[in-house]
Amino acid sequence: MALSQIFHSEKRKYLAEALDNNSIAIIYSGRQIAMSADANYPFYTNNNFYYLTGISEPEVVLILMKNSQGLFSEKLFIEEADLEKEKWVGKKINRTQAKDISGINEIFYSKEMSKEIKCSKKPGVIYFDFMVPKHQSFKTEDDDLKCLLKNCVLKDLHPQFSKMRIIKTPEEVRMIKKANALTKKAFRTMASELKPGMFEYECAALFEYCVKNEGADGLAFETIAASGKNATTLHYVSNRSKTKSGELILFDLGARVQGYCGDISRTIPVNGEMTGTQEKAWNIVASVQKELINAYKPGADMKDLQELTKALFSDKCSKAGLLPKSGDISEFYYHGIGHPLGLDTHDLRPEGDLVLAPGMVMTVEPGLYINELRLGIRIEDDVVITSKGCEVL
Ligand SMILES: [Mn+2]
Repeated sequence: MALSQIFHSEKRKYLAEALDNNSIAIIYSGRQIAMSADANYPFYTNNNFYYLTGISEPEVVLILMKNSQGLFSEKLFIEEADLEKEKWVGKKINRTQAKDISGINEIFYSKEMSKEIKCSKKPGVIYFDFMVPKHQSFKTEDDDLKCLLKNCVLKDLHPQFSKMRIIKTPEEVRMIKKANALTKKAFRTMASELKPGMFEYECAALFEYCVKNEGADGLAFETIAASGKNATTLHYVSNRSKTKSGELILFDLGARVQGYCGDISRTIPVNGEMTGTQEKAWNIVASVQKELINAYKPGADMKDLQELTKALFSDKCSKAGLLPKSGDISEFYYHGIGHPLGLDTHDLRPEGDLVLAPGMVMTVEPGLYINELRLGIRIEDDVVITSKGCEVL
């Protein structure tokens, strides 16, 4: 199950619509980065490049061109096979594969780039994605190309990517659903093995083993397995503590499928049973999540949903005698209620206020973090906004 050629072609066409006449857009997959000596960090493709091509290899360049009449063409540049290198790192993508995956007909080798770009009349505007990390920004040693790039107006593609990626197609929603299905299955297997004395990293390792065993690419992000008061640190990933009977453990985890992320949080008792206070707090989080899922619908503003979450927590905690002494609920709940989910766990979103619309995939993740009770509870699910409300994925 991969995204279809048609998906990528349509996204390129959509992006091209937004480009000025007499322009080119350069989108680069990224380069390997050295970690130390001759070891590299694992390669991770620029997600915008992947979105437009389906290709996840380093050193591939996509060029979209629009001429002065508004006619659009596309070219892909791959690295030529290096037989010596292949012995160490395996085969690179070839022309036929690149064409099959992306649906782009014109595939060239990187060394042909300056010739190919120059052939197209000198563009007035060159588009780049200004927001990519350094190793995913396109650089060239070619003098002709450098000269060409220097004398053009530069424009940013990033706002277009944000606008496109925030709305998911049914095909993308299926991927995220699949990622969540694998996340759920692996979580259940792992949770069934949990017992006091197990280390947090054992849980995380078992989860990773299970998602890969189920056919996922791997993890969407570093697993959080935070027991006891570790769970009050939102992005706790060291996972080095030993779990204790009587404590809760918070898991925030996700599988990745064809680039798409699952993102689920569950909080469970290490010994299988909650104390009265733990249960009271857990029930509050669960009921707040339920009300929020009902409130996620087209037209709902994320800022208002955040306020609603705080109001619900304030009310429910005060009734249960769990309000902080200051009375300010933000001492116990100190993050956003949700974020867009997709190729990135915190997926691209247009700047400013986010108002929900059909096709958006969002997390719903209320949480309570109470130091003096040595607990953090988060319950997180992912939803797709539909025409009337939302569907839990
Ligand atoms: Mn999460």
